[in-house]
Amino acid sequence: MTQNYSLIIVDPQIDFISGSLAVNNAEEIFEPILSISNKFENIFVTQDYHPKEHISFASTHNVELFSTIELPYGKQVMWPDHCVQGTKGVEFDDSINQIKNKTIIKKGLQKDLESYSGFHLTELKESLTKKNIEKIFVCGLATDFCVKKTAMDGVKEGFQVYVLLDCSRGVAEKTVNEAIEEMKNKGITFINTTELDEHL
Ligand code: VGL
Ligand code: ZN
Repeated sequence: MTQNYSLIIVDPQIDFISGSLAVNNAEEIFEPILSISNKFENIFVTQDYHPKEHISFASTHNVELFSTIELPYGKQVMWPDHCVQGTKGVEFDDSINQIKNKTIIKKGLQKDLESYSGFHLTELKESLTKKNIEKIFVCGLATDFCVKKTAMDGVKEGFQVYVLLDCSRGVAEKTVNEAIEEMKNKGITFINTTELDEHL
C-alpha cells in the first residue's frame, strides 16, 4: 500500500545551521531526522533560495539587523543576507544529502516577496495531492518562522498536520512558544520521534 503521509523537512540549510542566520543547536535535529527518514516513502525538503538583495535582507534597505519594517504585504523582519542562490549557505546539511527519496521544493525566489511557507508559490500542494497524501509531518528550521508557516498553510490546504518537535529548532524561545500556541490553536499536533509510529 502506498503511504498517505509524508515528511516535510523545512530549510535544513547551512546558513540556518552554522551560517549567517544560525539557529541555536540546529545541528541536533539531523540525528532524529535521519532516524525516521526510512519510514517515509515520500519526503519533501524545502530550500530557502533567495536572489541577491532580497526584500527580507536588512542590507537591501540599509536598516538594522532584526528590526521590523512595514512593506506592501505587511511587517517584515530584517534578516542578515541568507540562503543566497549560488552561495555555500544555501546548501543542505550533508545528512540531508544522504536522503535519496526526496523532492526539493525551492521557495523565496521572488525578490520582492517573503516566502516562509513551503506552500507559498511552490508546487508542494500539487505534489502532495498527486500522491494522495493527507497527513504531513513537518520539521526543520526554524520552528518559529518557516516550520510554523509551512505547518499553518498545511492546515489551510486541508492536510492533517503534525510538527516533530525534536526534529526542529527555533530562532528564539519567546517566538517559539508563541508559535507553538498559534499552531495548537489551528489543530496542529506536536510529537517527538519516539511517538511517530502511533501516528502513521
Ligand atoms: C527562515 C527567516 C528567513 C526560516 C527563512 O527558514 O525559518 N527564517 N528566511
Ligand atoms: Zn529566508
